[in-house]
Amino acid sequence: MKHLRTQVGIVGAGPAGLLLAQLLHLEGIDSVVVENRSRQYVIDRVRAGVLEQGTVDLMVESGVGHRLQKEGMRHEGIFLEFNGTRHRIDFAELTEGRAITVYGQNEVVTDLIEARFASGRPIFFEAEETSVHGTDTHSPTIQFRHSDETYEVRCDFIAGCDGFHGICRPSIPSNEMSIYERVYPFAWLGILAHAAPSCDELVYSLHERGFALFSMRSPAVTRLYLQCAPDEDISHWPDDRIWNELDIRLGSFDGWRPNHGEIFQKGITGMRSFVAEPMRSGRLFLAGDAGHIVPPTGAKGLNLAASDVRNLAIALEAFYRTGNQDLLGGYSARSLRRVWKAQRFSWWMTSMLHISPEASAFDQRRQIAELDYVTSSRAAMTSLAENYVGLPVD
Ligand code: RFL
Ligand code: PHB
Repeated sequence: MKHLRTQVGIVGAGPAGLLLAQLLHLEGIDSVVVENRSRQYVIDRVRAGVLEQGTVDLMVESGVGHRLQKEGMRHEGIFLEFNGTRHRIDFAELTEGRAITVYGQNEVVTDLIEARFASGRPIFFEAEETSVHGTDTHSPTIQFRHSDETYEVRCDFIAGCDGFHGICRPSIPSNEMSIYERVYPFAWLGILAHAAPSCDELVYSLHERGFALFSMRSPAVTRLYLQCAPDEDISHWPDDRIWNELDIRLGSFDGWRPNHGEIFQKGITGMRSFVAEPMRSGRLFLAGDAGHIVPPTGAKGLNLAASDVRNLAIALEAFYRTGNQDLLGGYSARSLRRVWKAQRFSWWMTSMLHISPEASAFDQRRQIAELDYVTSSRAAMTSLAENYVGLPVD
């Protein structure tokens, strides 16, 4: 067995683990990152696209914002479409100039992996049989296999950044943790297409046939989503059917439709709200999807991962500088305050914009009234806008 020693052991090289590694590196704190997938798999995984202003600022301050600032697309509003009408929510005007940036998670991860290699600090891809031990002691360990060798990394702390299906959260005794969960009776079928975006901003549409979302990745790539059943079989969705359905659900306003092009990626994503409390057990700290999941309608998952690791990096830096553990002790409560506000917002956006098979005719009319209110009251629009661009850091 090979023995390594580090200050912070990080399980998972998604946005949470990689950004934490970079924030710690900038403070001179050593870490070892252990990831079970290959580097290419992690980069190619198609997911988020919307970054809050605070996430962009954090990337820039961390020295990984160079390409983001050049290639990210700043959006100062979104459109909400329902009943054949389309309304713009003007973020910049409603939130004193704040905005979101469209920049694929693939690009975020690419930039962070590059920074990790530039730091010269260790990262293991394709690690197998990862496990964590002794998290209730002063020197917890991460064990894994890599290239036919068994490793043990002795750490001061472990950050569980291994996503919803990782091993860190399940390693915490169930009597130490409360789980809050809601599973939605629908899912998203998402595609990427080689087609120039035919609108400059995102369009969230509620149609009687279900929700649809128009988004983008670059001036040449459109990203689109359709509400579908949670157990939908993707083989029942040939390209023509997808375009036809998107045209119907997005085209109720003025005959507008997304540009069509070659579909080069397709996937189905379930919708879930999930929170594990507290986000800590002994010297193991959970961050990002390992601790919580939001339905993607509010575009909050990656942004929450970023705010968690920001809190954790600040707390670890204070510990290593002064020996004081107060901020580490407050990490979970501080992160959860933001997590729950994002949960509320994501649940609200999701409920307002999807046709639930469980909804009554009353519910459907209430949803339309909600959209009517949100697009006509400045107070309601401001509430949506300030949540979407990201609430202030507290
Ligand atoms: P990740 O990205 O899941 O990374 C976890 C990493 O841990 C690895 N891992 C392990 N490593 C070692 N040993 C083990 N046993 C391991 N088990 C797992 C995994 O391979 C992986 O590399 O979690 P992280 O870092 O917390 O990041 C969270 C975000 O990825 C997620 O919240 C977002 O993608 C959610 N999301 C969105 N968030 C936004 O902020 N804005 C958006 O616009 C947005 N759109 C979306 C989304 C998620 C989507 N899907 C597919 C779920 C759109 C979609 C369709
Ligand atoms: C995306 O572009 O992938 C995206 C945009 C907005 C969302 C979710 C995903 O709410």
